Amino acid sequence: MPVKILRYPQVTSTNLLAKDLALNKATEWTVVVAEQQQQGQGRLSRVWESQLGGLWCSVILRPQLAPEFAPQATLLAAVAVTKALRTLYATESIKIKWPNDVLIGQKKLCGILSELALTAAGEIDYIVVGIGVNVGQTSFSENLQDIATSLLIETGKTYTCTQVLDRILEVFQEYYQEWLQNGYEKIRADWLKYNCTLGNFVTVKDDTQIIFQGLATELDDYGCLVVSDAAGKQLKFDFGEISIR
Ligand code: BT5
Repeated sequence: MPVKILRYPQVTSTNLLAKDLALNKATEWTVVVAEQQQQGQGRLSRVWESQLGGLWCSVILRPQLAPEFAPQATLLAAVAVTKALRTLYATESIKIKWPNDVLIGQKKLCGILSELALTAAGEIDYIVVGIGVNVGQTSFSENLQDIATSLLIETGKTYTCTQVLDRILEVFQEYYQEWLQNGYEKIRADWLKYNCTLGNFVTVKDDTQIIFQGLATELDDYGCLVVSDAAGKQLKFDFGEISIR
């Protein structure tokens, strides 16, 4: 699949730009990359700190799959980023926290923001997968310094954002082909290998409220997290945020 990379020194948000391009018929595997974002976005309108040194990119996908499979794109991206970084940086300490964080140790290295648009007929029009990787930053703002880190800080290795992007896209394309041809099983298997969520006691929250607490026991066939509390009540979550105790 040919990749078309569009590079910018500065944008509001690569996801915003990619969604605009997707609405204007940009082809699958158009990738928007920026050196800096003025309004980098996390989920639920959170701010994503996007200074020079990080990799800020958004990939346009148009999978011909039923929309209920779309959330798997986030897990696919998390698995692809993790495998790409593990091989490039030769470390196994990079792990996935459900659903969209890639950590090294306890700190966040990468966040993923997938946004879905449907056609009037209810089919997938596009999915924009936004990926932010802290590659070469040497410091973070005060409110992030305890929870965020970069590949440079953790490994001392100086790969460029372009080298990191190339490796991510290569691995991402392999998983994407697999997803379209054979479904989600291989992605799920690798997610299970890379995750640091299952087997832990977790608190599930929406923006501010605690929704449920229990043991994270399983990732189901759609990518939902299964959590069981002490009373044996079991719930599935296809969104939201967890903290791990
Ligand atoms: C995410 O949201 O983790 C999704 C982040 C996606 C960013 C990419 S960059 C390219 C593309 N264009 C965009 O505009 N966005 C995407 P969430 O799970 O809601 O986490 C957000 C939280 O992560 C914030 O509230 C901070 O606590 C923390 N955070 C912000 N900037 C960070 C950074 N650079 N590194 C690590 N953590 C950060």
